Amino acid sequence: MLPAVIALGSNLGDREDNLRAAVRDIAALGGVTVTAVSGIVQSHAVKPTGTDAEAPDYLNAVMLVQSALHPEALLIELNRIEAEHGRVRVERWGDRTLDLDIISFAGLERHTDDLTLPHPRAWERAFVIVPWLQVDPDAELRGHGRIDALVVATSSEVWACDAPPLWSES
Ligand code: A4P
Ligand code: MG
Repeated sequence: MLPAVIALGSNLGDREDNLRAAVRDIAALGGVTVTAVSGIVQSHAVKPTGTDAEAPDYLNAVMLVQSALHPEALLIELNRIEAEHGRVRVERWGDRTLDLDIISFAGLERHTDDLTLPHPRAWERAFVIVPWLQVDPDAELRGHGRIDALVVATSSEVWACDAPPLWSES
């Protein structure tokens, strides 16, 4: 089993429910054990042109897992879960019911057509770094060092969302 960091995002439909269902589906994957799930944070949509306050806001969270699946196999499962929750790919960074990204996988580096590790934009995104810090204050991102030092450099703003925990061990 190797440690992986998964980011969850939703800005369409019942966003909280989408995140909750994704956590449940990921926890049910064979070969994947959930070790922690952050609280939910809210932020304006980041588009290729910048922050878009007119688009629906995002809810985001981060989960830590131990995975017996290799990264490509984990990505296939995450893409399947996205599709099952109504994700339709129309435009890059377009609004979506569910986005599941692998942020980091055992500190590995990958550059294939389907998978880039670590996620190339995670380091500059508060909606990834802030919830990740909640569940792993000592985390490091390959190529960028400790993530607690990245918070100040992140370009987007997030605020806490008052919602029941996405995950409980029992
Ligand atoms: N892919 C490559 N590497 C990875 C990885 N580490 N994890 C490939 C997951 N997928 C990876 O992704 C396009 C392709 O990236 C996939 O087919 C996969 O093989 P996608 O999910 O289809 O499209 P996307 O998410 O629109 O593209 P992209 O460039 O990955 O987007 P980002 O960078 O993930 O950004 N604003 C807020 N506030 N909160 C958000 O969560 N998310 C995005 C998406 C934009 N703005 C946001 C948020
Ligand atoms: Mg994605």
